[in-house]
Amino acid sequence: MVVNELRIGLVGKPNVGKSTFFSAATQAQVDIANYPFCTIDPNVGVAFVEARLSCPCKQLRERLEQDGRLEETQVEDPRKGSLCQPRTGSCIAHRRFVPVALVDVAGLVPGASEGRGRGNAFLSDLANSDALIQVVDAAGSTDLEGQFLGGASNSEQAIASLHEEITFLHEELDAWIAGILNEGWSRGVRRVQAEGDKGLASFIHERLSGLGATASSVNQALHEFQQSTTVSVQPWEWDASVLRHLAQVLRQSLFPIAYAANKFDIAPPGVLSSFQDIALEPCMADMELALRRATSAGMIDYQPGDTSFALLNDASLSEPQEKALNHMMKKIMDAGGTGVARLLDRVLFDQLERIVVYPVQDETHWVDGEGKVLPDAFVVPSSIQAKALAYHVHTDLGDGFIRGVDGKTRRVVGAEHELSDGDVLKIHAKS
Ligand SMILES: Nc1nc2c(ncn2[C@@H]2O[C@H](COP(=O)(O)OP(=O)(O)OP(=O)(O)O)[C@@H](O)[C@H]2O)c(=O)[nH]1
Ligand SMILES: [Mg+2]
Repeated sequence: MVVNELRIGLVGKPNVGKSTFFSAATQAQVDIANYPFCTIDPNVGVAFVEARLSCPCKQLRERLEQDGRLEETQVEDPRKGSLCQPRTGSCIAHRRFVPVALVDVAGLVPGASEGRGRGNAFLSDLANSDALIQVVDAAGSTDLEGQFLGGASNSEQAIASLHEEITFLHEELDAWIAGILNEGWSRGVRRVQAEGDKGLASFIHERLSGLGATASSVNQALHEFQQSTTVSVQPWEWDASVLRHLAQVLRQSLFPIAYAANKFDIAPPGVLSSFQDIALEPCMADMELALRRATSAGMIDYQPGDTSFALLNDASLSEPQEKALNHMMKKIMDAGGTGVARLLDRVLFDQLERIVVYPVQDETHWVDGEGKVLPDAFVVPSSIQAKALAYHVHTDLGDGFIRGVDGKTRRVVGAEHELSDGDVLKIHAKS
């Protein structure tokens, strides 16, 4: 269902709110509890992330209204003017939500790379992730093993435990990658002796291909490694500390990490501002979950990413429900949202540099073969060319590509035409 299965992995020590974040973002029911290792087997689900630009159905509506072929949106319209018919995801008020796969794994404890806790098993659960979100406990309410400490810590303790949490995860990932490199290193370096740098790159690429390494990511990491190190000896003489450094550079390129500073609702003041060099996104995952549930129950009008919500008149709320909702309203207005949607937005569009494009079969009416309006919104790399997009839609469309037509400008475009965010494209192909 998810095009090209872009995956974001949720990692972190136990009991920080990974499953809560996952459940809030995917609406999937999963186990959540205030003790470590509540999650054992990974949860995989689809999160819907709002496209940065309005759905093109906004432009379509404007055109139809101008031509007198459509009336203005009525206040009672549940879609608030949206005209598109998404095959997956949704669109209300021209806010289009697109799918991305999310993976929630077991908590990671120090020594995981040597088999502690759930050990390497769940490290491999992360192997296919294109990016990681480390969920950290901004309240300092848990120790490094995920034991609940009875409540939030003071600022100093929370800052120290955040540093510890962030560092240990880096170290575990580095140790894991170093372990994979180490295995077979002596065999690998024989190739290096024969083939030089090229042999080194291809050996590393082979070893790490299971983690999603590509030739170009390995080459880039090797280049950075060579610039940042002063080792004079040949690869076959590299000791454990050099390999560890290499693993660190490779980790940075294979697994960019974004940080969800969760439990922000109970975090002591000023905690996040002491982290100047790491972008910690304030998050309140359990509030996002509660708001999503209240939305499904028809109590409130809320969309992920909103910084406020409206209580629905016809929902007969009990006094405690109303009180709880008013409390949450204050919290999200103060914090500028729960942070869940904002973080996913940042990871998908800034870190992974994706755009959203809309292939159609009819460049005038923006419909597919069955007359469905803008049914597909594809999440693709920002530099994608028309022909590559055709391959995303279908292999035959890529193989038979003749030309594209930009649905907004009606211009004919060639195979190498680079698409922009929000583009609508008709693809002509030999059948
Ligand atoms: N105050 C507060 N508590 C939260 C928040 N998010 C999650 N929690 C609580 O933190 C506890 C742990 O949540 P989980 O989602 O099970 O944590 P996890 O990281 O998946 O834990 P493991 O699966 O054991 O590794 C639960 O009691 C949640 O209700 C939050 O934003 N604020
Ligand atoms: Mg969990």
